[in-house]
Amino acid sequence: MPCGMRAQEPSIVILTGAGISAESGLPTFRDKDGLWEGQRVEDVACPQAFARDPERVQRFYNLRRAALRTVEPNAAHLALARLQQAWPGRVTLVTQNVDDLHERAGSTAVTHMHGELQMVRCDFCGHRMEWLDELHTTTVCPVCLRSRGLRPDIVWFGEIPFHMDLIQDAVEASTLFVAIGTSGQVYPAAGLVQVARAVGAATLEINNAQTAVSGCFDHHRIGPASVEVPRWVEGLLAG
Ligand code: BV8
Repeated sequence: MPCGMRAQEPSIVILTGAGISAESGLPTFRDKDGLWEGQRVEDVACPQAFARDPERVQRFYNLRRAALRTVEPNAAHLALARLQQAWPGRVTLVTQNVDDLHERAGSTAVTHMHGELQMVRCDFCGHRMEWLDELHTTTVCPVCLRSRGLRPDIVWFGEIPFHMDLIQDAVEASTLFVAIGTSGQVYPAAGLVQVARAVGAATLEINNAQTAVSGCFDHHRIGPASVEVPRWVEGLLAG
């Protein structure tokens, strides 16, 4: 390498899951007090459920949308925002979460592969818009003026996640892949670590427990995200 040239700074891809928002007070999906308990996922997070009982699904998301107003980003979200600002190489932040805590912590260009709780779209005309209040089957789309078409702009089971080309390209170009607070049970997100390994990227899992995919990671930091993520970021930035 010519003198004076620094080794290319690692290109980092970070994948977050519900565990990074747990200490902010948002329940995860599969922990003991998880969201899915008391609710069969088939009853609330798939197109068939929405067709069968739209008001039940709207209620599920109305409650979660309202909860966003009661929580704040935690130290893990803030540390990732700092990393994005301070890291000289590329940092791609991909989240399975539909909350806005990364953005409120100061992160930019957050890739929500499962959509966003504060966005809705019309199944009839495709119109997308920000929506912070309750949504009901009677809510009329402001563009096509039809009711019963507006739904949360969220990827349900059986639907294709958003931004998959961007995510695949970023992981294939990465030299470090970090999964934070995800159980590794939902695909294609859970398979991204294999894409990273296939291109020779280093892999790190930050979680407060073992997961279904812990064996795929080279490195692990076990503990709460609000403690382990800031420690990891500070160590990385300190070189
Ligand atoms: C797709 C939006 C095709 C809704 C979500 C068999 C039958 C049918 C389908 C499938 C099948 N096998 C595979 C599939 C595909 C299916 C799937 O994976 N099913 C699983 C359940 C088997 N996937 C799909 O349907 C996807 N679509 O495959 O389309 C395709 C794909 C690619 C290209 C072309 C075509 C769509 C999946 C998206 C579903 N929507 N969410 C909503 O949010 O309401 S998934 C849902 O799970 C959330 O998005 C959530 O983010 C995601 C993953 O959960 P986690 O984030 O990991 O949360 P979890 O509670 O599980 O874990 C929390 C973790 O945090 C734990 O590890 C815990 O230890 C840790 N933790 C807790 N506290 C802390 C902590 N860590 C650190 N600190 C703490 N304090």
